[in-house]
Amino acid sequence: SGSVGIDIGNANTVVAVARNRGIDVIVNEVSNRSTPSLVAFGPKCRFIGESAKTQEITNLKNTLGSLKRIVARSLSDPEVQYEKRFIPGELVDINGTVGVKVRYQGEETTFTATQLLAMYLSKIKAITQAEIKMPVTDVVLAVPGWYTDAQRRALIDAGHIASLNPVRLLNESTAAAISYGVFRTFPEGQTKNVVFVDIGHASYSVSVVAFKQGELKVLASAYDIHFGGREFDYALTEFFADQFKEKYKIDVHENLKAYSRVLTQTERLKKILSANATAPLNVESVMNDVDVSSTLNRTELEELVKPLLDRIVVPLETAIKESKLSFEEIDSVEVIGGSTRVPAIKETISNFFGKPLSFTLNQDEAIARGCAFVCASHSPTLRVRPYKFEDVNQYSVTFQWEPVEGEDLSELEVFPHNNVVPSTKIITLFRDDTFDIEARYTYPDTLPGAMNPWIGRWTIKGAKPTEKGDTPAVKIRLRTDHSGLVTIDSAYTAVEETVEEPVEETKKEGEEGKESTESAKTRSVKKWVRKDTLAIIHGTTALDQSVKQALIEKENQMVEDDKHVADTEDRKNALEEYIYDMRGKIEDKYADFASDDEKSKFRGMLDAAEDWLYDEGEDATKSQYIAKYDELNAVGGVIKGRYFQAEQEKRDAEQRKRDE
Ligand code: ATP
Ligand code: K
Ligand code: MG
Repeated sequence: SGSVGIDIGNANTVVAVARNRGIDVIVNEVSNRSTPSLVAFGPKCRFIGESAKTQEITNLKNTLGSLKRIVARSLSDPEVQYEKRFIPGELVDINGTVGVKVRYQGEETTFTATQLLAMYLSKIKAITQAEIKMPVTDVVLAVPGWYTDAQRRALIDAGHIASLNPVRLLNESTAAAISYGVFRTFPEGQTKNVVFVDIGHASYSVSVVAFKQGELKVLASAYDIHFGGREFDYALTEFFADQFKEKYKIDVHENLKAYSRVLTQTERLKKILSANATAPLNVESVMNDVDVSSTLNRTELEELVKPLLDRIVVPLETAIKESKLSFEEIDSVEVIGGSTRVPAIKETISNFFGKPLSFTLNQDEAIARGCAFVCASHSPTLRVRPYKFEDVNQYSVTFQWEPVEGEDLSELEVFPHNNVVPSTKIITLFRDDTFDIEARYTYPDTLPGAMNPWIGRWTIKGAKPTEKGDTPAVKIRLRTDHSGLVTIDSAYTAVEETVEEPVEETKKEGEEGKESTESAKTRSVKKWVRKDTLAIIHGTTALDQSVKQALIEKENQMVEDDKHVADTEDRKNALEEYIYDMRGKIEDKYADFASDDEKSKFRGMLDAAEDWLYDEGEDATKSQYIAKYDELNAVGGVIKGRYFQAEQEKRDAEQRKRDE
């Protein structure tokens, strides 16, 4: 299986694969190095990625983006409400989490956001397999560093539903930092501090990272989760909408399709203005048969998005402050993400640091590449250079339990904000029976949206009184793991026993003269001795295995359906192509190899087949197309066969002549 890294962006997804000769970015079915992050539903099949983008404007309500923004949230989450302006489709509640209602295969159907992400990953998997000609199961997925435990688990669930094995998750900026650090040499004993700034379509992240030879450590990260290219697009679209009200007496807000078409052209205009001083905007027959056109120059754009530009420094300030570095200690500032192509954004960042920016990394591919590298490092078959990295914890985590008599503590903040990730902490509780521990985020207000701060519950089973009737200590290993998940690794009972321990003789300098004849060989010390390993039942926000299994089957069925529709379409195209091809050749290339009767009969068959294709055959089954093709080819094939036989004879004759 390949070692694959996936950066699911809100606009575009990039996939990289690590092989023996290095890391490559995968190109999709239309040879693009990134794939639109969209899933759409049609009367017969789904459209995912490029094909979803192609049909988007004619099927807005059934075309879904923003998948990573809405997953693992409830419908009432203000973040979902915020997201609604970017989602023309209908959002619904499905057992407490957000989903969509779409028309699919002629029926109203609902899917959870997790399922949509799974569909998307399933397509990404197919694209990758087609390209590397190897099965894909192990993947490393990038997530925004501000993702909570529930969001991370939902993405892993989505991976499983797509029959993938997410080996681990990586924070996006950390993945970029890995891309930066792995293939670079740093002078022995020196640290280089680099700030990574990623401004994409929906989100903006900053990480301050300290590099040494062979390792990196994230010192701090900060975010503006409502800052990205799409905010620029909407601000500009609103401006044009107002202008068109005055100029053309139309309100594009009244027409979803019109609004979307202006939005698409606005994004184009924005991109042009990154390289040019002025750019045009034209949309033909946008609504009510009105053609609109306008122009904008870069100064006007910067004026319009001023409130956005003013927010750029905020996460930069937070990250620098939390990293505890001074400006002088920052060696370089690397920018990635599509929106860092906007000159005003670059300038603002550069001015903040008082130094020019670095563009060492491929701004669109660095994250996926970092993920592929890490996936390879988990692979038993690929050898990659060892690389150490440490991340930071974004949201403080508290563990809590029901206190027993005499216990005054019932909760503990175990993993504070900015704590190292991964990390482990052992706590001790005295218990002689099954008990529960729960984890929650300490400060719900710091979470990205109105998310439930509950993280998980662990039931720890099997503790019992010691032979002496004492309550044993239960040692519990709490962990933020390498995917940023909160978990309990293991739990075991331990009793304090007096053991004899050898004492090492330590002679301090200048003490030679002192008497040390009593060099005791051992001493008694109290020690925790590990006894029984306890079973743990883990309840998280992740899907139950049985639910997941059902969703896997459902996804497989939809993949089959899509494949069947695609195969049918291929057969139909093959038939159509055959008709046109043979109609020409029978008058030309094959003309001498059929009698007039045969030709007229065959022509008649081709015409009839064509009529059928545009009538009842428009929407026939795969086997009908195959049958029709075979029927034509039964006649056409004979004629073609004669032609090829004659050609062969001609070649043989020439060969004989040459041999003579
Ligand atoms: P996110 O990281 O927020 O999930 P993403 O990774 O899909 O999203 P990117 O691919 O990094 O986002 O960036 C896409 C954004 O960059 C879009 O808003 C796009 O309009 C913008 N963009 C791309 N090229 C340019 C350009 N030349 N000038 C201005 N903006 C650009
Ligand atoms: K991207
Ligand atoms: Mg991105």
